[in-house]
Amino acid sequence: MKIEKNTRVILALDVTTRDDALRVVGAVKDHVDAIKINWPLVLGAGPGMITELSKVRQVICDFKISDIPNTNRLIVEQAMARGASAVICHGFAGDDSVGACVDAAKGQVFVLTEMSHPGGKQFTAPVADRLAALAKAAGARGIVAPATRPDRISALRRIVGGLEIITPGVGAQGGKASDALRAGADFVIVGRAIYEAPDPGAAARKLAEETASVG
Ligand code: NUP
Repeated sequence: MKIEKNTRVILALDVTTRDDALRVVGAVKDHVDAIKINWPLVLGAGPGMITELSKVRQVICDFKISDIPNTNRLIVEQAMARGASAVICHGFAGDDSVGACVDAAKGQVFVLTEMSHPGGKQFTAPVADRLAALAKAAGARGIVAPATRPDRISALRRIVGGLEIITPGVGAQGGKASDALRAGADFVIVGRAIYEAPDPGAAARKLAEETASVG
């Protein structure tokens, strides 16, 4: 299912307790279009969080799936059965592994390309264009590209055409939401700059105002 583009902000909810998760989501839900959850929350508060949060906003499971095709399929089936709208997988395990995710998620897959942190330049950057092409050929819904390097978002956009681009690295990692959107991203993914802010609701609203200014 497409994420409706209202605020163009996806919350990265990397807290580790249900109480914190519900507190942050309660404060920011009007300013975010979807919630991305990752291992810290699922390991800390249980996979039931996928189901619970999916009743508030669409949930993207950022499990960075990167196993053999059969294991990938099993992981994706579990996530989707619990209410995930989409999953994130790595591309480096190859086209059969990505294909297994795409089949199990009925296309609702984002493939990681170049990672946003400094180490992302080491191994993912040199093959990011190929990972983006693989995502497109595999029938994925979109890719994950680095807000810390907007020029790379533009380059990857040329490869993936109309696929969705979601981009982490805004705020705590140094990227700027408006730069990432101008470079061609559809949504920014923001974690610490929202959930560690003294007032998460105000922080998310400010980000939504910034994205709205891009038009
Ligand atoms: O390349 C990536 N960079 C990245 O930060 C791919 C990701 N999936 N992420 C995730 O985005 C990361 O695991 C975290 O959940 C979120 C960014 O969080 P923050 O830096 O805004 O706190």
